[in-house]
Amino acid sequence: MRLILLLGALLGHVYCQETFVGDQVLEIIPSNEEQITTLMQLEAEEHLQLDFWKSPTIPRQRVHVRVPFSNVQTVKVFLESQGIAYSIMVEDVQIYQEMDNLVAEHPGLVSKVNIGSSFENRPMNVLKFSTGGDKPAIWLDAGIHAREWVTQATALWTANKLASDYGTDPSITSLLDTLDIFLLPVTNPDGYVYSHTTNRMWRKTRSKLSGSFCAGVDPNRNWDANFGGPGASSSPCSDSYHGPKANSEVEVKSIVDFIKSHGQVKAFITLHSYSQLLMYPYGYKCTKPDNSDELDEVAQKAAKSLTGLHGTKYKVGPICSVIYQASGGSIDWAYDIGIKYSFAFELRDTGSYGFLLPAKQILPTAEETWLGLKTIMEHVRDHPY
Ligand code: 0X9
Ligand code: ZN
Repeated sequence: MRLILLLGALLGHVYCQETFVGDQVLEIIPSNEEQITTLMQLEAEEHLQLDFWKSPTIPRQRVHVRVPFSNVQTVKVFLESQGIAYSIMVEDVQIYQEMDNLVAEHPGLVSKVNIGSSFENRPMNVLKFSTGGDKPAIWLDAGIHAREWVTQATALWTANKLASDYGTDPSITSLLDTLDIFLLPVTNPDGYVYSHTTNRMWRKTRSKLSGSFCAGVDPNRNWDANFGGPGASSSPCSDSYHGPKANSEVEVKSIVDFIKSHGQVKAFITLHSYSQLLMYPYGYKCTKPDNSDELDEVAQKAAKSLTGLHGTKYKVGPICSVIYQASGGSIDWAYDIGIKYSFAFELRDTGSYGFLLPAKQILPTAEETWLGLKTIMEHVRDHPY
């Protein structure tokens, strides 16, 4: 059953109507009888496929309605044109629902930790996998770049894998008996929603800066790691705009604060797409980190294991030589504060579809990525520091 749900969640990225990806639940408070009548008429419009959780009854009684992703804009415009006030009660029902389900189904293993809110006030919820006590931890995030949709899906699949297989899979069991895992599936929630509703190719956050018409900062140029150096743009309209100062993006700052206050994070792994690369520091400079031999060895081993499943080939090396010099990146920040196992994945593909990876590749991507992640995590487990 769980597998069916998850498959649905993943395929839902493309076949939105089959599941709830991008659906929203709106709360509407009708102020008079006339608005009630209008809402009842809306409810009768079958083609809109509205799912009323609480139907309109009397003025000032809350109405809750789930709106399919494809009709979210239409319904909002309609409500606005009728002067009917609404608020968004639940954003992207599918991902939040799947996270809540995991917590509900595995209460002794999975919990939800809120580490802050995005610029547009969406929750930043981290899934914590822990068998008890506060252990040294691994950080794993996805979707810092909004349009890299296979990463959010892969993170969710990984969450499900960890939760379902603890206690039966010996590797996952021993990992979670030794380490806690913190997993943030949607690091850039505002950008993610924007990439669903308005611009599929959106990459940045959605923060607003006075003095520019362009919104958003590249959250992977915003970390305090040679901030503003090579490979980042100072122009607010650029897709690699570094922002007004390091940590200006609340999404970045929330993670920084969380990791610093935790104090025992031993590995930092971030999922991007696309290009099929497994990288380690540095990006802001082209010199090798102290333990670069070890990082290279682990990354080669992880890539080999990943490739073993479906033959997907990965290139391995430091960011600066494998991709390009880029300052203000997350894994460089993590490395420089002392997290010596810091890696960035660029998942499938190599450019045939790029960010628009077909749905049938989502599951194989998640499965193979897990083998790479597992190799890194096992190394971290076996090399405490
Ligand atoms: O440019 C990036 O931020 C990443 N590539 S992407 O196509 N996904 O945008 C590269 C990530 C490298 N990591 C750091 N610069 N820390
Ligand atoms: Zn990226």
